Amino acid sequence: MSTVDARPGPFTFDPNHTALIVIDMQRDFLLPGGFGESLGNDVSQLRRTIEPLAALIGAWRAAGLPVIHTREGHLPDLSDCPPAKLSRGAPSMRIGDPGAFGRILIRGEYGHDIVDELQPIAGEMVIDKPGKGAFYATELSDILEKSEISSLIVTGVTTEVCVHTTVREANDRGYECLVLEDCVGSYFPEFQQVGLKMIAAQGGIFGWVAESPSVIAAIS
Ligand code: TIU
Repeated sequence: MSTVDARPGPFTFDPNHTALIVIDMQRDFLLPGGFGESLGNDVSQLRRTIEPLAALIGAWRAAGLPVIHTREGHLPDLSDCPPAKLSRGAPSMRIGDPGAFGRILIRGEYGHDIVDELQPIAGEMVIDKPGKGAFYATELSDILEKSEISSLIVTGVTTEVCVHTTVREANDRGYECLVLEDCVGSYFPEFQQVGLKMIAAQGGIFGWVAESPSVIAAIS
């Protein structure tokens, strides 16, 4: 077993039953001109996660442990995108519209894929999800059960949207979740702060919060 300093208290996990989840580190969310920016967001707020995440993923791979990447996006005919999601928020560009990196959040398009720095390597799982949570309408539950995973190290973007939704879904399914502060990002600094506080509050109501160097030290 490994233990890392975390909030609200130490997080203990068995690396052989733990997966690293990297949520939606996609060009459409992280590069200027993508979907994130079309919603009026400052994409630079997310980019600080790339460097620590690259180091963490490297250490996780070196330890021979599983990395699971997710991507938010939809089929080209949008049949898996609820009308409410399509029209929400009056973005300057809607899901499926042509953007700087292909059609926004459409599977197979350049912008839908993961940023160059964090590209999956051969054999790593990539979960394509139509929702904010990684469990809804995906094969993630089956994969975790078959791999006998009981704990998740959760990273990616954005803290209060897809990270939170996934952690809440995972928590309800019985997984112990550790969210890494330096490896999750929000377009809104105040949401980053409060989003992390929400996870660890009330004795760890959804999980634990720590920094990636302590996880790297625990598995190296
Ligand atoms: N808009 C926003 O903050 N997030 C998303 O739309 N998706 C994810 O968080 N991945």
